[in-house]
Amino acid sequence: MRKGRKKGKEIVERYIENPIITSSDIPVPCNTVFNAAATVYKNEYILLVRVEGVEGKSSLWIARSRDGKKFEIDKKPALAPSNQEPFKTYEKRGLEDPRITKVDDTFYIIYTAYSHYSSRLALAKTKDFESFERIALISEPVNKNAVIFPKKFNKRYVRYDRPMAAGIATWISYSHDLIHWGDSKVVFETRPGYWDADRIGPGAPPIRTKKGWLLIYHGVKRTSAGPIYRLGVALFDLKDPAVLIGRSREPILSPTEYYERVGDVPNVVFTTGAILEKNKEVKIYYGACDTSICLATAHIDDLLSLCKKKETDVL
Ligand code: BMA
Repeated sequence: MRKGRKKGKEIVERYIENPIITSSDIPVPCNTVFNAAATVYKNEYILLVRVEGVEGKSSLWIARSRDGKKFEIDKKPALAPSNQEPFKTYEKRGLEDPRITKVDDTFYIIYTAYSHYSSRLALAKTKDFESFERIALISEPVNKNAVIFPKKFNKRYVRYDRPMAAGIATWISYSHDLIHWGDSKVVFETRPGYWDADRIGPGAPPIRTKKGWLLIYHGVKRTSAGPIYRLGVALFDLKDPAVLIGRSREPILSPTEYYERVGDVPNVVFTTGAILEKNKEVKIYYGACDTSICLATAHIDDLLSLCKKKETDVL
């Protein structure tokens, strides 16, 4: 056990004032607010929040905070369904589940473009969180849950994503220009019998640590009453992010609180953003029940200690 960790204390602790953002914080009528990308810009915590409008389509709004806990929402969306092609056709049903990664001086936003053709990945960028520019649609359907690494490997950008093909595996792909992606292969997959038996997908963009790249991911187990979405951690090689080093046997967060059990989609904790602080605390922002946004924290070393080699076996 890590020196300094209190006995009996949970590794991941929920913020006592959860949920931190609900639909009543949004300046227009909406159905729900959930699954936020997270980053820091000019001493401010920034969340890019998925807001589902009353008609059912999602758009992405900025929330800003000085302490990472109390957020103020901008007066209008940062990214709403586009009226310009080629995005117009593929965003007709909205923009969902953004993730933000800073590479050099640019913040890249990878999100799900949703239409009657189903979901595909799209990419936008910003340098100041005031103006946003779409770059490209970067996958065919059905694909979602993508995260970009904050550094290039051999001059190529790297991403993990979860093509739907049964939903059982997370894949890695590479790109020279962020638009054309290839060399794709599976990096980790579901574990029959475990809490992540039926589906997995990358959650927050990978966090660089001395031991490797830490990925907080979601795992799904189907039950007779519907799926349960939980969070776990996996560790990948620093030099070669296609190599899985270890993974947690148990989930780090499971729906147990009322706001994680009851909502539009019950029994869901789902992350798309986490921030590593200088004091080694990781702030994990997560959507609860596709209805609100919550915060939990953990010490990075405790998360790393859960990534065990033997748990990488597929049973
Ligand atoms: C996933 C995505 C998320 C959602 C989650 C739980 O497949 O669609 O947007 O939060 O399911 O419903």
